[in-house]
Amino acid sequence: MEGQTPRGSGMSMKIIYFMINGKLERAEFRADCSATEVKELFRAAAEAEPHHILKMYNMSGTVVNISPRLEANSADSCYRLEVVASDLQSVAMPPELEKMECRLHQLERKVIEDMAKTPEIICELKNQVESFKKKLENVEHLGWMGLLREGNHRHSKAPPKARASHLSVQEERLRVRMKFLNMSSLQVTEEVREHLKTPTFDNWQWEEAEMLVLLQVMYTDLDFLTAFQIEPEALQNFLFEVYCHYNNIPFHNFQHCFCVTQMMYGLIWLTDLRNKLSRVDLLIMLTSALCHDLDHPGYNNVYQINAQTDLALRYNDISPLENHHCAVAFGILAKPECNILKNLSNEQYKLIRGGMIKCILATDMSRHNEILNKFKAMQPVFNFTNKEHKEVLMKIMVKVSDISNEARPMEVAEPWLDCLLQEFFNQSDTEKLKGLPVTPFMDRDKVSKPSSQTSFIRFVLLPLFTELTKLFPCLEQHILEPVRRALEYYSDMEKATKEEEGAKP
Ligand code: PDB
Ligand code: ZN
Repeated sequence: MEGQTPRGSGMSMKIIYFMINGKLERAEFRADCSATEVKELFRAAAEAEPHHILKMYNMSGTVVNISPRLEANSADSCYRLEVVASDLQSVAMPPELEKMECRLHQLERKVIEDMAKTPEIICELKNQVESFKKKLENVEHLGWMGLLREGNHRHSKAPPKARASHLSVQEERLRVRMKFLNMSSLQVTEEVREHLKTPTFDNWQWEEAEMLVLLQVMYTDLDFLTAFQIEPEALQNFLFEVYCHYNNIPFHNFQHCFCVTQMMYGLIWLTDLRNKLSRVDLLIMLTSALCHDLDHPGYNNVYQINAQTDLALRYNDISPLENHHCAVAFGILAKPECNILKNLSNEQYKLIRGGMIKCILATDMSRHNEILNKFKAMQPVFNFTNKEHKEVLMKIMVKVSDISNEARPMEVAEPWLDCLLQEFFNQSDTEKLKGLPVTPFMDRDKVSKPSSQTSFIRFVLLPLFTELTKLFPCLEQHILEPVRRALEYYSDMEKATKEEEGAKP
């Protein structure tokens, strides 16, 4: 889009414009200063007391993190800073926590009578209650804990969008739709079009309405509209409906959907798949990437099964999330105004439906080795006319796109890891509070970000990306090299953390 070039920011100083109490302010800080310093800077600007909670909204009314990674802007696209809640007291203490705390005091009084001292276990429990109270103070959407509204976590539904106080979810969606439709007639510059085909594309620079236009460009540039008589309006309705069915959660949101689809789009061009697979197979892969996490609740399959949620019940514990994502996708396609497949033959429709079901179900990471081993067996004798071979390759392509964040530049990839850990920690907090088994790599008290990520890269990403690169050697520089650099980056971070810990008195 003209004039929509990404807003970069010099690495040395960051200039942030924002409105506070109706006044335009300008903050300046070094891009490498700590999150605490940045938060203190904005606290001072808002003249906030220590117990005040600050919230920053961007132009589209979405809450953004107050951190050194805050995207630099200009006065005409300023943020809005608000003091949104005076203190924890103004937010009801969740009843479970209240009960737990008073039970604890009773226990302590009783035990002190008997033993004339507070045993270790009571101190431990008191610390846990204190840390949950602290966490409630910082958690952005208090609904996350699932404690402030009875029963909602049973369905493990995501909390409502962190909407700017003045826009409801519906109004926000309408705003995005209007912006999308107005921009969709604009010509995207050749430079953006080319950039869109590379793994270096930076999703953080683009708003959701702009991403919808870029998704439309992907379908257009792969000639899907002419090949399948897709009406532009049906495609716009379809893309907008997909956008509406992703939840506002830290990782499995519409931005993730965009990243996975954009990576798939880039891989299709880089591997020249347009001349090796049919247009139907390409449509299956791109649309599977687009729909692969639809209506993700922010709690994984293990949670669904252990908590016996509606999804686990409905899908008999068999990839409940992936079955749900696929069912939601075809629920959207069933709407006449969104049905991009309406002008296809029954034969083509059946091929596409079958292909999408296989590809979306293949994103269940519990099946990772099953699928990778099949591909490893085929790769040395891979045959692009063999139906079985093509099916496994399509699953591999969707899987690679799905977990490919570390193939992107570090400043694009690292925030994604923070988002994913935030979603994992929300889940493990809820599991602890509900007495469900807690997955170790999701436990905020056990996870070390660098060492978890180095093992993930070493044992999951590199074997997968290496196998695909054997079939498409050009991917070495585009995705394998960046992942090796990421391994270096997190290994150094891991060593530094270990040295730091070692040095501590
Ligand atoms: C996976 C499964 C479900 C959801 F766990 C997300 F701390 C992912 F080590 N996923 N997608 C990308 C990832 C990444 N998991 C990890 N790193 C990624 O870059 C592991 C990491 C969060 C750990 Cl695999
Ligand atoms: Zn995903």
